[in-house]
Amino acid sequence: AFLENVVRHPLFMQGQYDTSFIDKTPELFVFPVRKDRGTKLLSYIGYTAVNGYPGIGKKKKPVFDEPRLPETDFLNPFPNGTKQILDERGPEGLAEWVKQQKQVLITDTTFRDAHQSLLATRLRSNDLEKIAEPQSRLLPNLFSMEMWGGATFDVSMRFLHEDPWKRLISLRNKAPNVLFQMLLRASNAVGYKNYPDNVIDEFVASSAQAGIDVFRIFDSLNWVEGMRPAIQAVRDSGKIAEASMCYTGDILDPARSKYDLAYYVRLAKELEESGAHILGIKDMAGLLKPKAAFELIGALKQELSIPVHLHTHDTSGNGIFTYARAIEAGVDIVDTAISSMSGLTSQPSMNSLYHAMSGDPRQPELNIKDADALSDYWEDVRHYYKDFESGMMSPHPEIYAHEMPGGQYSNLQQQAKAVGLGERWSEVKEMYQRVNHMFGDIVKVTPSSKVVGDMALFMVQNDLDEEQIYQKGDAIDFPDSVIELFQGYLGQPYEGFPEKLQRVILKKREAITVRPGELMEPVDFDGLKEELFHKLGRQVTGHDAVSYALYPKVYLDYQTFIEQYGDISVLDTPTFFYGLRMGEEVEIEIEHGKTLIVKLVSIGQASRDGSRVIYFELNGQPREVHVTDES
Ligand code: 3PY
Ligand code: ZN
Repeated sequence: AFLENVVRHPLFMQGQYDTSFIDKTPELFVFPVRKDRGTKLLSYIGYTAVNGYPGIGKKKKPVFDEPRLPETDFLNPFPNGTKQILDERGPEGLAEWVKQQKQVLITDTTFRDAHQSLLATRLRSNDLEKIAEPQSRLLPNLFSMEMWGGATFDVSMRFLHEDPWKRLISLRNKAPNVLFQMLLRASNAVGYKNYPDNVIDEFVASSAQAGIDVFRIFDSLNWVEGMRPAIQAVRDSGKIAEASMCYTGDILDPARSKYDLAYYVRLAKELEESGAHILGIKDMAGLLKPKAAFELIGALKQELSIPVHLHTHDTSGNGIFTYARAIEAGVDIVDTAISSMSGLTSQPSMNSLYHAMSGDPRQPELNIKDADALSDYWEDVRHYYKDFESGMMSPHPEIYAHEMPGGQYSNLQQQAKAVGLGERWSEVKEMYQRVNHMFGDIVKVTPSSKVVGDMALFMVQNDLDEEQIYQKGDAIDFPDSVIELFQGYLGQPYEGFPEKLQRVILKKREAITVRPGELMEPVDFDGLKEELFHKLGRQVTGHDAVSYALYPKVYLDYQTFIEQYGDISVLDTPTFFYGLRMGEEVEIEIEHGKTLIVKLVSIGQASRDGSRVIYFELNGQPREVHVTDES
């Protein structure tokens, strides 16, 4: 192990064989006690059988039906798709191809936004991987699959204990023909704050290399200045920059004149000039009404020469109608989700849109039978995640009032529950609307939406109203995220911050008006790799370094977790969430061709220190592990 440590040391790897660093590096002599993979998995299963899973709690494991997989021919070569067009013609050529298509093109968001919006982002790679290849063979005419970015990056490490890079690479192998799309929060990358420019560069280059083709880039305040480095990084990587404007307000309402049609047309032209290959309209809350879509798309098609890609959420129930009008006005691409993962806070249904466009020359090309079969799969898999559903049962036209993004609804609800405000959820939503007004009517999308949510929770929790904020503000310690927003660390909102509130919140602190990235030191990636090497005691990849640069604590916690439990992404989802029932047996493929057969035999009594012995059979042999009972 010592030799292994030495030869993997970055200096040694750089060819610096002067091994004096050995003396200065006592960590090299720390040899982790390695449990084998089987024992680690048993520890996880045992722990979960005893303690349950966060967000689900300790529950009896339900019996789920085996998800129905669509009939797929795996033997023929993959049909060609948009990925091949990009590879042959480059981003400009691809954009040109999009404009030539008569039918509307569709993006499938099932692998990212649909579950971010319906299931608190909890879909595991295990379930995505099983359907990726069938989907890529059955729906080769999709424009793209949105399958990465947004909240999936941190949630996969934080709650699913998975490596997001591994997901990307494995899905790319299974779906080589359709463009892969991700959501990139411009200078906030896939995080909640601005990062140094070279972190954005490194993240984009690594994502492009690992398989992302289309980067939907947005700034949470629609601040183009904040988007330029990301747009440039994507262009430099040879991939498609879909620079996006976030839609807020209502262009049909003269009383909401801050964000009118002229505002969006101006912004779109600015994005085209900044190097966008495609313009994205990111209607993250589903506020774009049908007639507004018709007017907005009509104007943009007049003014721009790049294709227009529309994203909405179906929260109001009007999504398909909005798309139909957008398609009539000439929109090139729209975002949909597979039927059983669509609707409500998710995207409108792909399958429904297909039928809605019957008889129309722009009806999307789709084998509807296959799309329905894919929907059967998700209908079954969705049961696994039922504890993460938001509880929304029917369309919420109230969205037009509170304007909460689809991806935020279920998350903020969880956050409210976590601080004991579950019962006061209606008040939180009302306060969210009030806070937006106090903030000067800002764009609300990650991370600015999170700040509005934090402030709303803070005010409800402390029984504060708007009046009191101005009257007693000097004595109030506002949440950090609120202070940072008003300091300009997320960039500048259109028409600036409301000055009075800014003074109350900042007190003696200074605000900046330049791009935060200009003030930040670049991250020294070599130094960071070395630091990580010492912390982890193993070779460090570029992906590890980027994850650590973005989320140091989340990343290290994730590493500690897998050191203890191993790669648990191999577990089926019911076992991941519930462990095993007494006497239940599962097969776990830990790597291609290597399967463990695990059976839970019994759970011992809790000892005085709270530990329990769990008795398993592993490949027919008795095995026991000790776990702590947290109850
Ligand atoms: C995200 O940034 O994760 C979003 O989905 C915003 O809508
Ligand atoms: Zn969205």
